[in-house]
Amino acid sequence: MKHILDAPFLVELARTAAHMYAHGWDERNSGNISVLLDGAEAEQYVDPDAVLRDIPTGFEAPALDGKYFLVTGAGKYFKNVGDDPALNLGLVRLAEGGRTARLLWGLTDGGSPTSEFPAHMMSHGARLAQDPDSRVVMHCHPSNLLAMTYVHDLDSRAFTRTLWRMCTEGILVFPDGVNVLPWMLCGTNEIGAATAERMADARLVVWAQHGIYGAGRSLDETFGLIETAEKAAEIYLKIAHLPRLNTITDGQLRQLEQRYGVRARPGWLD
Ligand code: 2HA
Ligand code: ZN
Repeated sequence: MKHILDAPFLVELARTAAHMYAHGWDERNSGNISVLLDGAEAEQYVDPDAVLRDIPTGFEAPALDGKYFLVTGAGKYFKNVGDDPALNLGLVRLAEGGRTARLLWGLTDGGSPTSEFPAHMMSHGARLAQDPDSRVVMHCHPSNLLAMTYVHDLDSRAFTRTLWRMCTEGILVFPDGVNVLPWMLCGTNEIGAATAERMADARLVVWAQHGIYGAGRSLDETFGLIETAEKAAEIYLKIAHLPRLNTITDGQLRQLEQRYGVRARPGWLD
């Protein structure tokens, strides 16, 4: 058995959590990450029969039954993940149709997977149905996106079109756009289901007055999605109160689509 602290997926998750903290996206215990692991790779580091604890999840996720996830723990601080991965992370395998998370490593203080475990697992299910290579779900509280939800129309198309206009790269990084969820109580199966529903046609879901969810094939891709949307929101907040003399037009967005071979969300360009 290889040593899990050397596992590339763990090293990368710890590094990513540190970057997210450094960006100010994950104050205190906020934010959470889950990574779907390749089963054969996970079994190089943990024995699926050596179950430390069974943790009830409170939801069902039959499509994810038997799958391994590395997840951040409930109440844990992103700034501390690298210093003590075994305390702050857990490696679980879903069982019994997703109703149980079998803890195989980590959460050494008796902790549980992130409080947003339902939103994470349901989002994995939704993204995998669209893209079998999807692996990562990431949640955090980037200040500019969060601030934008107080002053901008929450219609997903309108919100996306504003972000696309705030930097040329936006439409290239998230051509599928951003879906916006109105404020809902976090940590519940209800917000999990609503998030997953909005993950069916976008890899970014904004939680109004709370934060954002991103999903992607890798930690880098998912981090980059959130980073780019957050940059666009930052530009918006810098200019929203100023007279607008210039903009990126729909015609220019179409030029970007064509030149770089991306397809904007159908109907979201005029
Ligand atoms: O983990 O961010 O949404 C704390 C949160 C809950
Ligand atoms: Zn949150």
